[in-house]
Amino acid sequence: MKKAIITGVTGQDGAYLTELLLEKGYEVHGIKRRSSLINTERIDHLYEDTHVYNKKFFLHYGDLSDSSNLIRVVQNVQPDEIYNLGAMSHVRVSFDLPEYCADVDGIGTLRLMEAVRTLGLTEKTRIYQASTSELYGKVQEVPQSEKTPFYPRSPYAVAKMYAFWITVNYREAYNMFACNGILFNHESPQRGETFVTRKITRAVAKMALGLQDMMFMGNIHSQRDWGHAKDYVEGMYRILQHDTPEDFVLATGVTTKIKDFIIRAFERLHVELEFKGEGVDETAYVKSHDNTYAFKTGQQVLAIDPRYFRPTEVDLLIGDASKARNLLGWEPKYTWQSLCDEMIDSDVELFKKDTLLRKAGFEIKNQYE
Ligand code: NAP
Ligand code: F7E
Repeated sequence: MKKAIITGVTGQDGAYLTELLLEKGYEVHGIKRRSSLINTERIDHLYEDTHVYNKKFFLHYGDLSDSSNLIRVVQNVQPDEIYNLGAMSHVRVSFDLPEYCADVDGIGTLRLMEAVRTLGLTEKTRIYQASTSELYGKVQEVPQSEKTPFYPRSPYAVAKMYAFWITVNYREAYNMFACNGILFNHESPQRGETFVTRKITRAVAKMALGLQDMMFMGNIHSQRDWGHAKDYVEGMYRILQHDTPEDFVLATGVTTKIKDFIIRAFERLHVELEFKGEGVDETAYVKSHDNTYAFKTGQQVLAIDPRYFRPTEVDLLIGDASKARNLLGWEPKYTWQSLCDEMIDSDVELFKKDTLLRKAGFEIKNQYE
């Protein structure tokens, strides 16, 4: 039975990857941060269901800013594979927490590599590093592949650039099986609430149920190559099963404006939008709807709030994943439209529960995330 350690086990990808590896018969050890509130919501169904997985899923407290715990967990588990998914992963927030982000996302990766090296596991343990399309930043080529030069545009991306190269360096210097997955944006119903797709699907679902009036967005003209997290964790797994340690881009090859994701999200709930104005004055209104939900004709549903702008933006991302397709047989199954529909449907169900609570007399405040 193979053993894997996952850092960032409580995150979106950590949860999907845990499920995948348990299905494949792995023993999975997740490293989770201590938090004042419970932070295991995404993995509770796997952790508690000991009958299904026969106690093959274990959690350990730890933090990428603390070498001692990383060494201890790696020493105790003696893993065949480590997936380093832990990170301060919000690009906008990295401008507010640049030093913390560098420590966790950059040096944290070094700490993990050093733990494996110090413990003499360089031949046994394969390492996956969660690299990112944010490395391409101000893109030097369209589409972006493994050969495209990097031009990071945020403290997050600069920290991830260090992590990318320390992974390459440890592979070359110590012959470690260490690989970067350069993953383009991937989303799901489990996506963090403040990333743009989930912010949109949550807000549209709340509006549909009369729980929120409108949403405030940042730059809705940037473009992203969006895939589904389920497809991407399969890609991570395949990268570590390959014969040789190499870096791979995972992407769909389709790029979409944030604005088009918004239009699609409303369309899923039978609403047609009308946009007015430009730049910070751009707004959107309900042009028509079919009365299934609580929308009103003429209702303003969108305004721009410059608070969500980034000091330096990444305008256009579109990936070329031919290397992964050819060498790993990896192919994404979801389109961005099917992803959007799944997220909207899931959030409508989620907030129907809020509606029931409201009817039962609980007050629920509007949240503009
Ligand atoms: P996510 O949902 O934000 O999850 C991040 C995880 O890292 C959470 O489990 C978080 O713990 C944990 N974490 C944060 N700070 C930590 C620390 N100091 N020590 C240990 N763990 C820490 O991110 P994701 O979307 O699953 O992404 C997974 C990884 O892929 C990240 O490294 C991200 O940067 C990278 N990536 C993501 C995408 C994407 O589109 N999703 C694309 C390319 C690369 P809490 O739950 O306690 O916050
Ligand atoms: O923003 C624009 C924003 O925060 C996407 C992380 O997983 O993927 C993610 O980083 C775009 C940007 O993701 C709002 O300006 C407009 O252009 O969903 P996001 P991201 O920055 O692309 C990469 C690959 C990672 O590696 C990261 O870890 O949407 N945008 N209005 C907005 N974004 C947010 N969050 N909120 C808005 O209101």
